[in-house]
Amino acid sequence: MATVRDTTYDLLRGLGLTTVFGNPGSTEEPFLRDFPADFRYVHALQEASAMSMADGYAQATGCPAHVNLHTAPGTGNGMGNLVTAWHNKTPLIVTAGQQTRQMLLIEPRLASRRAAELAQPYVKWAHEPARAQDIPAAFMRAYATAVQPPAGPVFLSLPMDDWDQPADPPPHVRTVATRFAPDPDRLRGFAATLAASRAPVLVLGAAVDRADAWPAAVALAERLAAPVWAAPAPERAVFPEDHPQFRGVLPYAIGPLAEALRGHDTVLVVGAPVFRYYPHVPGDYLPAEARLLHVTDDPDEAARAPVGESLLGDAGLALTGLLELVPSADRPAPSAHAVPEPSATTSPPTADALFAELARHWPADGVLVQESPSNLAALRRRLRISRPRSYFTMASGGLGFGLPAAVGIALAERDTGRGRPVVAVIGDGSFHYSVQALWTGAQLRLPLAVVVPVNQQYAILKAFAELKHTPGVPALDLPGLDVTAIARGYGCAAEVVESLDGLGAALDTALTADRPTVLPVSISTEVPRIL
Ligand SMILES: Cc1ncc(C[n+]2csc(CCOP(=O)(O)OP(=O)(O)O)c2C)c(N)n1
Repeated sequence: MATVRDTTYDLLRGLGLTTVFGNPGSTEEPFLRDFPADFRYVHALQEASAMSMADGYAQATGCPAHVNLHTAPGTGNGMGNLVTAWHNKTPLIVTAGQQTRQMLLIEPRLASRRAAELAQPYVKWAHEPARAQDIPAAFMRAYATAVQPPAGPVFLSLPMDDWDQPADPPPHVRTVATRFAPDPDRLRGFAATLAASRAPVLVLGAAVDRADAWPAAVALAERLAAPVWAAPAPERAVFPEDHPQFRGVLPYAIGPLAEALRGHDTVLVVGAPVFRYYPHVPGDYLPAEARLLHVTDDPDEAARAPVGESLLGDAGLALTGLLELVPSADRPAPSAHAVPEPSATTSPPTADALFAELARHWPADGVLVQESPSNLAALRRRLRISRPRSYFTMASGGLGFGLPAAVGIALAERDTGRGRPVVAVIGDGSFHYSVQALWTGAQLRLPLAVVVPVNQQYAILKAFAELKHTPGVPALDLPGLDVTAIARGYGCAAEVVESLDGLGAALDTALTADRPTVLPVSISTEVPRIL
């Protein structure tokens, strides 16, 4: 007779979920025992790394991923990066073992108290099945919940004595739609507003990249002869950044953002929140004369927008729908803005000079994973992303995503056969939040290049302290860290890049290696302004 375990593995096969990212514990062993040969376990040394490896893998493959965590303490370790997966809108099925049902009443060691509450509010659904026999169908429901818009993580708590129980008949392997079209009447209204607009502007968010909608975005921007901004703090690139109509990333503060949009009468926001702000700089949300039209697949995002008219729908379907409705604008397209020359050579170099050199050696089909807080503006200014699905960072503001996500993305590049080179740029502070991911990358023999701008400080926090007039904050300097030794300790190659002249060769070697290579580069300690 089939057990709950047999039926669950069959269902996971049926859903294509044969990779499990995780870190095992006693409460997971009954699920993992006799691990089937057609499954693969991607071993992370800590749950935070498991979570973001799965997040990166899911984003890069475009399919949901399964993360199996240890009971309450393991779930706790994964929590920071679960917050990030939630903001990233990544479909993850997060499972965690639970102590034996027979002892739960007396709370043995490793019992997860109120397990389904632990992951909330950063999951779309959290559940501990009432009966062992409900586990397979709970996986099916978890899958359907995770992938439907807005996509996101879900959580199942699975008692360890359930797996050997006799199963009910297997649940149906179901499919659900992962996008929905906007209300046609309201879309026509949006199109009419855009057509009548004197100076429209497009603001695009990560959902445009997730929907593979760059071509529609370009076509609409050209049709409207409108400039294009990326919405503030974007977790993906949303538009070819070498296109003459691309203006850059909007500032993530209320007043400065409105200032950047001055002169426009219609602001079309597609696939982003309105807006993702960070430091509080008061002001009007929009220039006085501007009207905002907002397309999102997330009702919560639509509800919390402080201004504008919202319309629920998939970013790609909305853009192609508008393209059918909007006539060509009778005005010249905006021309490209000049990018300032890299700063003069200094020793150590500025971040700007480092990224200018990185851009010179950038592989045409390269994928950039970024977690370099204070130098982000310089990186994005120098390294223009010109292809879809080529740029990943966290939507949450939580550090610890970049390094494991880069490992997951490099694995996805190998699994899908695309084989695009993956380069992570990770600050010397950010490097340490999920540093164990390096070991997984080494074990998987992934040719990942990790460039670490070393400024021996939390520069962005110094910039924030200056903006907010909070002098005397402790713990903003990072002396005595040996990034190279740490990387080697996890089985990676590592080489300090002493001069920018050596960066290109170091990058070439790293991208053909049989393991990750960590490349620390000293940069000047100048603190860039936060806005
Ligand atoms: C999980 C988490 N802990 C702490 C922070 C606060 N924080 C934001 S940026 C930052 C420093 C990052 O330092 P580094 O990677 O060296 O980049 P830099 O600012 O120097 O460019 C810290 C500690 C955070 N965002 N997330």
